[in-house]
Amino acid sequence: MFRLFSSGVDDLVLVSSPTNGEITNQIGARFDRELIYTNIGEVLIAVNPYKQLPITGPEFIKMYQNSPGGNEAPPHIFALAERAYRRMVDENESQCVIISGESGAGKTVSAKLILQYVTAVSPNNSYGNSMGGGGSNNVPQYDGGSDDYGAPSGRGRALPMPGGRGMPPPARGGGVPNRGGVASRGAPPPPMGGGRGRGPPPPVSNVRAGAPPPPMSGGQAPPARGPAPPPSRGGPAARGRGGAPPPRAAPPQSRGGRNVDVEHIKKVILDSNPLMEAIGNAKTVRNDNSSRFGKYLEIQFDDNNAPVGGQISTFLLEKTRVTFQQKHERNFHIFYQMLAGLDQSTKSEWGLTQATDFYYLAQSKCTSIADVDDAADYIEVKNAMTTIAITSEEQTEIFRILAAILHVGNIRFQGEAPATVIDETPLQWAASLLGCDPQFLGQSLNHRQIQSGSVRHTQYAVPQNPDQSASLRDALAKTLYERIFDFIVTRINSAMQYHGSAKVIGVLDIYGFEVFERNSFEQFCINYVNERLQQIFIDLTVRGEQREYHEEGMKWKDISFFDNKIVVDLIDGNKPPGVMRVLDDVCKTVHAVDSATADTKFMEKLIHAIQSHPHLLISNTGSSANEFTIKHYAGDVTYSVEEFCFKNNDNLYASIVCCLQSSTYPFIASLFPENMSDNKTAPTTASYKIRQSANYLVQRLSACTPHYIRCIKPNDSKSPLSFTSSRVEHQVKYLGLLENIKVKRSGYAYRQLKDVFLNRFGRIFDVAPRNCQEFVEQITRAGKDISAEEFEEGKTKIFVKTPETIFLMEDLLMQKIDPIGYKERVHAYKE
Ligand code: AOV
Ligand code: MG
Repeated sequence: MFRLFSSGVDDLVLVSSPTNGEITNQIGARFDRELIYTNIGEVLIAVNPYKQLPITGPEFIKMYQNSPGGNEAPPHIFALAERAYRRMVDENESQCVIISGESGAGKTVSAKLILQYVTAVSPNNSYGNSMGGGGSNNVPQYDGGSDDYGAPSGRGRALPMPGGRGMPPPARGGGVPNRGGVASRGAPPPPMGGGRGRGPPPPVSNVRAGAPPPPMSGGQAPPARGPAPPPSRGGPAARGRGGAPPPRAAPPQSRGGRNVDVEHIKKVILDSNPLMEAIGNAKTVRNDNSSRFGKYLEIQFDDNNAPVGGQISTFLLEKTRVTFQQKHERNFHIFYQMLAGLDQSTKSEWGLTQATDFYYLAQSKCTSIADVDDAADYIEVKNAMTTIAITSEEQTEIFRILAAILHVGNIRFQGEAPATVIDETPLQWAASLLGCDPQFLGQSLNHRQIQSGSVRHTQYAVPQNPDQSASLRDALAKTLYERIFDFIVTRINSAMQYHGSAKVIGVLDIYGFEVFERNSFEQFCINYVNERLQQIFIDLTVRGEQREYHEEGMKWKDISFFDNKIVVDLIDGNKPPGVMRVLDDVCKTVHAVDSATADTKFMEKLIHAIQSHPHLLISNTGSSANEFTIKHYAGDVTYSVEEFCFKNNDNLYASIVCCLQSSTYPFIASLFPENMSDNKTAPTTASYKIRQSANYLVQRLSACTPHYIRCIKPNDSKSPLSFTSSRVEHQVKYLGLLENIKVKRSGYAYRQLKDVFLNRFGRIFDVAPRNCQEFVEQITRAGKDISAEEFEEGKTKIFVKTPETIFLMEDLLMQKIDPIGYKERVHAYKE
């Protein structure tokens, strides 16, 4: 704990001649002393220690909660969390925490720490009857196991400190002066009452409610078509899809008002984590607990600043993992947890043995993870399901489907079309666990329903060869898995549902940029989302700042930086067409042809459409004939186009859906509410959906004040406290930290419209200055430590260089307008 205080350069803005190498050295020197956190202004850099450090316990929460604005204590993720929470409280405005970094850099761990902090420091009850232990705003101090609730906190009380810096200027009530927050950029102030009031798009998991296209939530073309499921089938899953109220959901529908059980909401927020990880995370070569979906969790707070609800939006689950994993990787954790944790009698009843007996788990030759206890995790997951009101019967249904998926994976085909199954046993098991007729199931795998183009509603079944049947089999497994995933997300959301307006703190934890030996459509989508996130970062921290200085007509020499917009356009552009557009165009026309032919066509079109681009390489010869390389902001990635079209089309097969709809288990049938004969809506592609999700995300994030965590992966071997400088420098470079520092160093900490500024600080003087020039003359006379260089006048705003000047000015203002209170506070502080 001591080491945390023996810091070197806490803030890289203080490095006088920053270079990528120097930044890396600084981060490395701190890392050697187990200081994993470093600031760049308000941006937090977090290096993954690959080791449990004793810096996140209750005493740390307490320490940061007691540091005004989170600015005095050493850099820490809790300082950032404190800043976000405080700003929400003080300014009544929604916040978001954007966490980025490559695969294994520590995003998911960081997200959990943010949630841990926020749930610990927020009150345990909604509305006015707070325990109110510490300071204003009814925020109780975190107990931390001791009884000193009444510790002088300074929270919101504007206690001046000798050094000046620690004093949160009353007007802002807490954070650092408007450095880089959205609000500081002259954006109109958000309406009071926060996020919800701003008309956000509908929650993602309700995508099946027949609403417009899903903002997020990936995968299978969700049938926005089709009527609600018949009442007899109205299992819980029907909710959110048919829009019907939950038949069995425990959480009260009319949550909101005064009766929110805040402690329960906190439990749901925290418990849903292991559950989401069980179904959405897996071991990859890069990370033993790699997120295979993107997640944006918004916690909603009421007027008492207590968490009263929340909403998870997910996007693009990597569902191909259900049926395929590279060597040394695993399927989703939940399968292994089930095999390790389920009682023996249920296992025999469901024909479950060990992981190596099931192809979907055995193919990668990796079934366990060092230091992971799947059986213990199973119990945790079951408890979490109970917390979010998934009944024990529903839990059984879920696990039975997962068991069925494992048997589905063992079905093998042979012969001519229609292919026959090699061994009936797995088919029998699958059919029985799914409540389907085995013959019907077999037929839905070796025949494909094709809709006749000329005569609507005419379907005929095309016999499938063994390969095609295997592909249908995999589609069955993926579809089932995805529906379970969506079901659970929907349930978590209803367990956190809040009716009423609220401000939010959003935490974004997506899958990080990744490069494997072989990269496919999944990596293409994942890396695209990362490009978009990088855009948001650049836009707000580098480009936006500079843009404003220009607009204000200030003396400003631009700092050059790599703007990855060019890569984003290359991928999602319309005119000229980007890679996704070309892919979608090909997919529209190739439904009938086989997957390989379609991919070849895609390559041809790509070469034709994008002949030369500085960030796209296509060699198109020999072994690399089916590859293209994108020069991403974070490095070059070569994608193999194999199955691009297939995965992008993401077809929902009528035969499979019909079979599952015939299930004798109402739960399974309820997962498939669509009407397959109704063909009105054109199916959307996966790449279309990911674009929509990304747009939605950008829109959502822009409505909040952002806080950034840039995670850095220190080595490629997952080793504790080892630091490979070259690897880190590469990340420092592509994360754009140098440009971030340079802009910060030469930029301005605070800006305000001239009128507002003069109205406020003019009160320091007996005769109010009439303009900026007069103000600067007077203030430099009044405050010994304030120099004229600190100020610059733009067209509409006045800019102040360093936060210290603002603190000094606030101090002078307080002395002037509240001299008695000021003296008392100084006096109290000295005691
Ligand atoms: P990611 O979320 O950024 O990758 P994780 O947060 O899952 O990465 O971190 C990977 C692993 O590193 C964790 O499972 C921990 O073992 C370790 N780790 C990360 N941060 C810390 C920390 N602060 N303290 C101790 N150990 C840590 V990916 O989800 O792959 O992009 O898709
Ligand atoms: Mg993760």
